[in-house]
Amino acid sequence: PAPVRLEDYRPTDFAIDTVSLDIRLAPKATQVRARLAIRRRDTAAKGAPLVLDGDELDLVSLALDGRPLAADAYTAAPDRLEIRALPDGPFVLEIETRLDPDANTKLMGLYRSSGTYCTQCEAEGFRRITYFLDRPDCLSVYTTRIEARESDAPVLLGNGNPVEAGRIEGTDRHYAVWHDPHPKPAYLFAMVAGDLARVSNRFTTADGRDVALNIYVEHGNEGACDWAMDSLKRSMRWDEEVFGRIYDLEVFNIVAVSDFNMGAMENKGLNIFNDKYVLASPDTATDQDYAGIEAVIAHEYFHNWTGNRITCRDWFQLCLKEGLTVFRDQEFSSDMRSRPVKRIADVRLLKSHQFPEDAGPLAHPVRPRLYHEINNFYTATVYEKGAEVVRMLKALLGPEDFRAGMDLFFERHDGEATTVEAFLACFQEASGRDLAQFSLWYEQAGTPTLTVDSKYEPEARRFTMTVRQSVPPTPKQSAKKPMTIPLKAALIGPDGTEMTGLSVAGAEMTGDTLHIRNPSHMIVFSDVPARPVPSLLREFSAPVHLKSDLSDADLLFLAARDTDPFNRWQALQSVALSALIKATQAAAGQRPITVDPELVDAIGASIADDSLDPAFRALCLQLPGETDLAREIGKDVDPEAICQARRQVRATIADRLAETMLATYTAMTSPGPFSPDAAASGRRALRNVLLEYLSHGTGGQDGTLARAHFDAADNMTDRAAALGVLVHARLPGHEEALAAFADRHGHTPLALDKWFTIQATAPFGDALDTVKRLTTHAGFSMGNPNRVRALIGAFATGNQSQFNRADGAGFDYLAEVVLSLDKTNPQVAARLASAFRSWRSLEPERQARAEAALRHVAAMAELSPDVRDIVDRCLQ
Ligand code: BAL
Ligand code: ZN
Repeated sequence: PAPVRLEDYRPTDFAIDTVSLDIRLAPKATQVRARLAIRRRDTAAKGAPLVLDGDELDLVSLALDGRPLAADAYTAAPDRLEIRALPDGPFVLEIETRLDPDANTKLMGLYRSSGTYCTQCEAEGFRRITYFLDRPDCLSVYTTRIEARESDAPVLLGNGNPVEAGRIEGTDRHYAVWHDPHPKPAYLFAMVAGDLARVSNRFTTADGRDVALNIYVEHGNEGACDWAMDSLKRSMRWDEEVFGRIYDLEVFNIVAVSDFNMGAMENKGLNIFNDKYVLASPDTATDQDYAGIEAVIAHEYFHNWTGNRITCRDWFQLCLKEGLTVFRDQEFSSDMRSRPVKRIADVRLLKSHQFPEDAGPLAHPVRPRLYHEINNFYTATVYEKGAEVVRMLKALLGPEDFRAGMDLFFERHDGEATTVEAFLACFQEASGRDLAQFSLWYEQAGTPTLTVDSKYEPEARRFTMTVRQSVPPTPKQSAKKPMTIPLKAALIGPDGTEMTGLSVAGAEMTGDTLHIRNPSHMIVFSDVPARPVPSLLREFSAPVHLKSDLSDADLLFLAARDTDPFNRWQALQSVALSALIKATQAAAGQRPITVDPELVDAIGASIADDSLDPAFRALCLQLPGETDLAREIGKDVDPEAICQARRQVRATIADRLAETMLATYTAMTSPGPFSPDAAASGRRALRNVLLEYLSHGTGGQDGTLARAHFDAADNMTDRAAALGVLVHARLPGHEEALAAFADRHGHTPLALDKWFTIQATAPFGDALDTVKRLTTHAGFSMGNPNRVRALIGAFATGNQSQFNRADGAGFDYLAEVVLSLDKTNPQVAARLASAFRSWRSLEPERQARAEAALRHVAAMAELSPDVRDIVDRCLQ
């Protein structure tokens, strides 16, 4: 298909003011009658035909103002309906289509998941239900009547508020009518029908209205909804308190389904979730799962304002709702938990997912200007970098002007489908600042580099930093302009305190954030009494690569003394990263791997420092990951050498610090019953990362500690951590532990996913064979996206040494899976294919094998647009 371009945007010729849907459900032959009240816009050319989108649709009948349309008045195809000879005034179009929900394996449009009818319409799924102007700037008021056999689907849910329900006399069927008073685009339409259990609660809004909250799950899962419900109530309160946003319907429904392409979907008043982000019990969910549920529940809820009340004019503006809503959910989680720990977790995710995307062939601006397949743009760049852009805006404007800008945005654009420009204009107006240069963050792809060199002149009591920026070329963007980069900085004196009251020249500032706008700035601090160590890019104030002339000694000083916890963590990571790069070079050259004692001491000091939050200490202990190393090395990457170096460095640190590690490991044993709160999960995180070190060290090789940890675990966090260690260090007893885990969780798919992932990510030469064997396991299904991600996705993205095997067998396998899955679920297939995104940075032999696998996929005539787009861009 032809690409879609931002500059080609035109408003629609027609408006669809109201939509009445009558959906009569049957597994293989669902009847959909859509009644659309349409009017021609004043701007439309007289006589212009109405062209509606479709996708694999089967048209049954068509009527205009109550009369069947003559055959020569329209042209219908599965993907398009054109109607000519329309009246000048408003008219009503009635369209009847027939669907086969059981045959819908793409999980877009209307489908069935474990017997439950559900929908997914973002981005372009509504056109698989009826012909429509399926684009986000067509806002309509929806009324939905849903009818089904009562025994199959006692629960019937739609958007908005319930209006009416009843039995259909003389039949086994019943119906419900829902009305959503808020105009919305079709991508926010949803309906659900099934035999589901309900968990209910209530919420009183700040303006005193009572809202019914319901979570619908498969029978038997009612006990696993408490955390999701609690997270929902906290999200609703937080949005009132922090952004002044109040909920606007009588009910808020959440439905958990087991077959879902995304994490969750923010349909108005009827959020549909991947069950992974709803169901939690201590026995089946890890602390990470609990945190994920809290974040995703909040994220979807926050979309009610940023996404639903104010939506996107076109799909190029996706970051307008996604980046902003991720920023909001990050802030929520920070307020619920430790802010520095949350920030570190977010930055780790950004660096491991978004930075590689921005450095490879799939790089694109936060707001792209062209796409072939919009489903491929639900990316780390749009989401995570998009959130960083909003965070930078807040840093540059300050909290008051930022809030004023948000308030203005809500006031001015409520009920509209709008753009990034309109969003920025609100902040420009509220703050009086010119944001023209800042807007380049939406336009220019690639991670900028900030280079900082500094010098101290004792006689002049002057500290000078030269700050230079550069933005790398990316696909179709070779020349870049300088950006506005917020650089939050402080000077740390020799006694470890922050120097205050200094005068600073060379850049505009907001608080202690420097506005870097030129290719080069000379920043001069005066009256500096002693040589400081600059603490740069505090709280990771911009998504950039920072290169500074700080020595390892300076960084280790910051690791011990910086008053910004984020930078304490970052400083230690930077030293560890250089050590790991040296170790990788040694591994590749088959030289012995050594680790500087200063790094070991610094890690030892953070383990033993009881004044620090255990969750923070756990993060300090985690060495940079294999993808972090690959990204830093940049070219001629040998994933095998990286993996070997990392394991060896970890073992060396474990041996040197065994005593401290064991003492802290023992001290972190949980005192009371399980709780998912941040404090208890922090203790588990520290204990589990110590277990990992100890088990990779000499003393842990007999597996006693890891087996005891596994046997004693009374929760999934500890059990999965111990299993991971047993399998990844291949310790005695790992096979028994795998069997015991499968025995215990064999009938809980979400728990069994962890078992799949642990085996798929084991860094050994037989991992690929294990993955292939596990695809035949009774608990695995290619039709379920969670299973595919847990096994094959985890292998391709979480097992760098084995996916990137030198013989190319990992690439060939992924290519085959992509081709086979493409026939049933192109979205998930395309997502898997994007695991090839860093192939060009590999060493030449692996590069050649990856390219051959990609070319094999590209040569297929029958590819979906989704997979075609990914492989073509990877090969460009
Ligand atoms: N809108 C798609 C799922 C999400 O980002 O919330
Ligand atoms: Zn979202």
